[in-house]
Amino acid sequence: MSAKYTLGASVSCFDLFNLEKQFEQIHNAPVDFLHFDVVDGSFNSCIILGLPLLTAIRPHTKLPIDVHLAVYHPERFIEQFAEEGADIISIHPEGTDDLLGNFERIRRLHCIPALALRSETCADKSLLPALEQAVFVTKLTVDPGFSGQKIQGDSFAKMKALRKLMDENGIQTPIVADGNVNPITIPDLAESGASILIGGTSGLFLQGKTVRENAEAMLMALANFNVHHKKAQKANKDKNA
Ligand code: S6P
Ligand code: MG
Repeated sequence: MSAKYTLGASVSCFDLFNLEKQFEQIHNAPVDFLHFDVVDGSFNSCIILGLPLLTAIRPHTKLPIDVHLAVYHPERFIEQFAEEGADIISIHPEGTDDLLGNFERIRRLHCIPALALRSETCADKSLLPALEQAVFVTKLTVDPGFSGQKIQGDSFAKMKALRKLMDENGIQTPIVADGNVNPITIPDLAESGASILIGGTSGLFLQGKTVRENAEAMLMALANFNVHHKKAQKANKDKNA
């Protein structure tokens, strides 16, 4: 599944004054999916993106849309966003005590369930069943809803621990890095276990370059890391052989 999704574009970072042009640029770039943040003012102190915007953009793109419900009690909103065309719906364990019930609700509405974890959250074994069912797990490295933040210091260690927890339990669910993702931060994020990237103001929408140029620079950073990582792994294997 990780091969299907590699680079997502964060809709909250679009030029909302000129959506038509923005979509032309997105469709002309190696972007695999859209990341649509919904924050309701209580999960974090901001209110961003809602149903009318999803309704407006849905007919104009074939890209899968991942609706990230950064809300408490996501069951209040799942059906509405599914009806307006979400493909993937990401929910937080910090927002519900019934992750698996909500995953089932998402599937019944013909959408794909995914997990999202706040930056301060350390994954533990209680999350394993949901991690196993999720198409991916988005590990925030910043607070939900705001663009232009810097990666929080312990995000890398928390992402590594998440990858280790899944690896030790035979779960291959890919990790999505979200927040301050750009060619400078990508090597450390990939080293920490992320294989899918969300592009925002610091990466995909960096001013002065096209979305395509920015996307290619991000994917190049990921590919370079993968090449070096594979070489290092092989050298290590040869050394221990
Ligand atoms: C987290 C947050 C992100 C941003 C994006 C910002 O929920 O809301 O999805 O849209 O990651 O990117 P940047 O490069 O401005 O940090
Ligand atoms: Mg998000």
